[in-house]
This record gives sequence, structure tokens and C-alpha cells, in this order.
Amino acid sequence: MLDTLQNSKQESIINTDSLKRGACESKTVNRWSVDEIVALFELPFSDLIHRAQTVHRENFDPNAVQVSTLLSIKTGGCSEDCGYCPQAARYHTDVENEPLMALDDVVKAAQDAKDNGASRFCMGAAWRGPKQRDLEPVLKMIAEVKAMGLETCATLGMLKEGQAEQLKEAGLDYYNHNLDTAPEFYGDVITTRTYQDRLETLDRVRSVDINVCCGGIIGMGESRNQRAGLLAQLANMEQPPESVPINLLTQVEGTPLHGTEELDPIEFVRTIAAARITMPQSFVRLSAGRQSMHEGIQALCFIAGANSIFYGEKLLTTGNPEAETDKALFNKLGIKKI
Ligand code: SAM
Ligand code: DTB
Ligand code: SF4
Repeated sequence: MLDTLQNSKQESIINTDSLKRGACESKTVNRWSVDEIVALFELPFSDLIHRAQTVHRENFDPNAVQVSTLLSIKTGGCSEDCGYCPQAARYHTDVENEPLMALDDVVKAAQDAKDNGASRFCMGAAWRGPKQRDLEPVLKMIAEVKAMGLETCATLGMLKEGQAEQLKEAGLDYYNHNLDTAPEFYGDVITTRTYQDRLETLDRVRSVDINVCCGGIIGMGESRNQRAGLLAQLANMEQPPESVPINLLTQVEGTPLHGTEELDPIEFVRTIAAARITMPQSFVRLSAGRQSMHEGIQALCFIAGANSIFYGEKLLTTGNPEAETDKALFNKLGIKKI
């Protein structure tokens, strides 16, 4: 039944009658209903994994995983209230408010990432969005990293009119901006910006032909229906994101979401599988949360269609597996880095 549904979905993409639902009506295509995605989650595990792996093999080399390295170029002191985030100034965490990094230090970190085999370098800033005087030094960083032969990615918060154009001009390949969760759970996690604000930034990125990197966080206390709701938002974008980071909440003491009930790891794998099936041509990134994830679960995520990771011992402020640990895992699984 689900196969029939999926075939009919491919056709509905070009049917303008199906332009409906979602927070941003004119930009949403009715490819997947939330109920259909919930039905994927409810499949027996082997059937779900088989289906995801089949879709994966139809679209990607199943043994190749893209690796990106992250650097926090501006850490802490953020004005926003994202309930998961250790960088929000209002929460008492160990993260200090630091100034924007110097260009030379960013270039050095990018060179290390390249030497370690990363193909993309992602620069993150704890801002609501960049002010013009903040953006200018970041444009220089992007241009220098690009000139080193790395793909460039930035995550700087909400973009105002004209800023996406400047990022494009500087050589930015990807912009990361997450929807984080389903629209109906969003207000429980963040109040200082709306879902619509996020969709607008994503539109600005798309409109200048920068690749979109957009996903969310799982394990924040959302329901399965809401996990499916996040995937529906992403899969039903007029053009789904090229890159879909699926983060497992990293619980940090001092943040409101610290102490949330831990998600069952199999449910996380199911989320990866459902992301793969609903977004067959997107890179699905197994993002935050790997440090505490058993390698067997990570292997299941790769089988379920995850084909990108963050590589290097730090994410933004929290830990990530050591590069050597990931190399050993990739060797064990016969995975090559791309
Ligand atoms: N300040 C910018 C913004 O919010 O768009 C860019 C950086 S922000 C840290 C990038 C993303 O990291 C967030 O949208 C969220 O999805 C993810 N993130 C932040 N803290 C996290 C945590 N504790 N666990 C998992 N993902 C997290
Ligand atoms: C994304 O989706 N995950 C990354 C990246 N985009 C910027 C960030 C994860 C952050 C985890 C918490 C921290 O290290 O501060
Ligand atoms: Fe600020 Fe981004 Fe953290 Fe939200 S996720 S508090 S916007 S750094």
C-alpha cells in the first residue's frame, strides 16, 4: 500500500492542485501527509529498514558517507531562548560568551579539517542573526575557506534581506538553518522567533541558489506524530533540503530540556529511515548525539540511509567522537568518506 502511495506522490509533485497544507502555503507540496509518515514509523523494523535501504541504494552509493567539520566561530551569549541550547545567554551553562574568532584561526581550523579528510567546513555563530558589521568578517572567512578547496557551510541564524546574496557572492555552498521540530511543538521549545521566521530565512537562501541544509532535533519530548510532522515539513518543501541534519538532543545541564526522558535509540533509527524514504535525494546527516550513541546504533543509522556526519572531536560546544574512533568505525563497516 505504501509503495502505491509513494508512486502517486512522485506525480503529485508537479500537480499544482496539490499545493496545500503547511505553514508556508505557496511553497509547500503535498508529497507526504503526516499520517503516511507515521505509517512508515509503524512498520515492522525490518520492513522499514529494508525499504529505507532500497531507496538509499536507488539514489546513493550505500558505502559512502559525506563528512563535514564544524567550528563555532562565535560562541555563547546568544539572545534567543531555544530550550535545547547551551549557548543561550539566559541559561546557566558552562558556555562563556566569546568574541568572533580571528580569520587566521578559522583558516587554521579549516586546514586541519581538510588534512583530516573533511570535504565541507561548517562555521556556526550563536546569533539570532548576523548584523551587517558581523557579517563582513564572516564573508572573508567563507572566501578563504572556499579558496582552500573545501565546500563551505555557515549557520548564523536568521538572514535579513540582502544577506543571502552577500553570502552567495563570498562563495557559500550551504546554509544551515533548522526547523528543529514540528510546527505544533515548536512553541514549547522556542519563543523568541517563529516557525515562519525560519521558513523566510530558508526562502532567502533558496532564492540565491545556496544549497539548503535544514533538519531538526529528535528526543526533545516530542511525540512520534511530531517527529513525523517535522519530516513532513521538510519533505514537502517545494524543493526539499539538499542536506537534512537529524540531531539527537544533546542534553546540557542548565538548559530547560536537560532531564528530558531519553529517546529509545530504535526510534531514532526509525526517524533516520523515515527521513531517507521521504527525502530520497537528500543527504541525511546523523548529526549531534553520536558521542553517546553505541556504534551498533550508528551502523543501523547508516543502513537506514544516513550518509553524512560531523567529523572531528567537537560539534559547537559539545563533544563528538574522536576522528580516530570514526575512522575505526568506517573501516569496520567498509564505509568510505566523501
Ligand atoms: N544560532 C544559529 C541558529 O540557531 O540558527 C546557528 C547555530 S545553532 C546552535 C544550530 C542548530 O544546532 C540549532 O538549530 C539546533 O538544531 C542545533 N542544536 C543546538 N543545540 C543542540 C543540542 N543541545 N542538541 C542537538 N542539537 C542542537
Ligand atoms: C546541526 O543541525 N547540528 C549542528 C549544526 N547543525 C550547526 C550543531 C549541533 C550542536 C550541538 C550542541 C553544541 O555542540 O553546542
Ligand atoms: Fe542562539 Fe542558535 Fe542557540 Fe538558538 S540555537 S540559542 S539561536 S545559538
